[in-house]
Amino acid sequence: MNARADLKAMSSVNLQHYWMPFTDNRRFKAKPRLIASAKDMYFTTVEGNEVLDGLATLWCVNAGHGRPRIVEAIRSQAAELDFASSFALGHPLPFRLAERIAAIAPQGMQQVFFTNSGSEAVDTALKIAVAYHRLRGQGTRTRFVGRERSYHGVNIGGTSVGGVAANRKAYSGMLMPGVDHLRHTHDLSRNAFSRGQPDHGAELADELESRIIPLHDASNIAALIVDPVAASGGVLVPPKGYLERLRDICTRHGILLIFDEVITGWGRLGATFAAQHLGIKPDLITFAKGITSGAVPLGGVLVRDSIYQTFMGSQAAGMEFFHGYTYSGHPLACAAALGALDTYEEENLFQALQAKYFEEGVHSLKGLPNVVDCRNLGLIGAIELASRPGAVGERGYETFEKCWDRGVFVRPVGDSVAFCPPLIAQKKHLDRMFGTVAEVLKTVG
Ligand code: PXG
Repeated sequence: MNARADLKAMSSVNLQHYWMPFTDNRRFKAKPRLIASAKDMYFTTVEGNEVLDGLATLWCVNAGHGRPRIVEAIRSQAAELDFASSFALGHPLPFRLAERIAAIAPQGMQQVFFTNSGSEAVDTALKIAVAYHRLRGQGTRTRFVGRERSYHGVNIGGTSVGGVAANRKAYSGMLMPGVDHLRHTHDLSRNAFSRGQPDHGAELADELESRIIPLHDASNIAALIVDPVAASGGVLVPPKGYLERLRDICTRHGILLIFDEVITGWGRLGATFAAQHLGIKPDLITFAKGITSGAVPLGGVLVRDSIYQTFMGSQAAGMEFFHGYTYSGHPLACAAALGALDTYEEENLFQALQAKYFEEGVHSLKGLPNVVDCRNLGLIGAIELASRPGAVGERGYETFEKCWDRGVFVRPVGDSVAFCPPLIAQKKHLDRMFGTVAEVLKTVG
């Protein structure tokens, strides 16, 4: 088959049987958008159209698509060792990968537990927190604190600590008990059009100490979980001083601080993790997505050494942590991750971000119809559009669709439109992305 015929065959795919995740299935199937292949910054659709990937696909393809190191690592690993378990057996790859991660992780966080996804990483981190306190004789610490508009995946733990109402409402009766939520930090009245971290809102951290701790007593609280930039909540950038205050309060009350870096990890802000970029020391970091540049599912939890030592120093003989997934440390995922880390390092991608140019691009959209905010940090940003009366999200969705039709993929989050390109994005890519969004905004009523 020649390439054209190949594309034609793909475009005639039967759409009926696949129940698509987090998708308006009926809307999609009425007007499908199918990708046939991808290379570097671009998708090719089944119709043969080129589309610029302005969201690292789903906030994850940080090295760009089809990168040779990653492709070759997966290919040769599949031929060498397709699968070996990590349950009491082992194989070298997850050890090698953990060592590589430790070398670029924050000091004092040198232990890695692998999962297959961000959702699993979050639920794993919650379990580690509770089990850790119990081992130290603080078994009453079982409560968690999350945050409104934060997203921590879709498993029960992550849905419970998460603060996206739409993801929670059908499951109210089955969510974990013992969870409180801090307010989110989004405040257009004070912070609209901030470049980088907004000036106002550090005091929002104080409600942990002024409201939640007095209500339950710190001796009952295991951990606070926050996503340093709440990405799928609308790209909410933390106000200056806010995360520092949360760190301070947690430290004073023996509450573990979990940074959910599923999106902010692997260079998104210009360092391996947001924790390093922002100079804050969490106790646990959850990651996924960019660790393999999206090529194979892999997630994990990076753990402070003292937490790991508590498990290893336990008096009880035998297994230290009753938790794990069949595919924790899967050879193909580890190989892809090693290929991704090679790519990040060889091309210096975490340091070479076009962050300043990106910021200019995001803020160049100020003044266009309905734009009520532009915000950014590192290589993640968003604009927010005023909602149509009675039709929240429609303006964002229309913008997304029209950008797609013009060859640029960006993601609507309600009436915000998010930008999160691969770290390899150059000025010409950013010009095309923001130029297209600007054109489209003039046509969205
Ligand atoms: N934490 C954060 C901060 C995330 O962004 C997860 C956990 C869960 O990861 P997995 O690998 O289980 O999906 C995520 C995932 C969106 C969108 O609409 C964002 C994510 C997933 C699906 C949709 O922007 N982020």
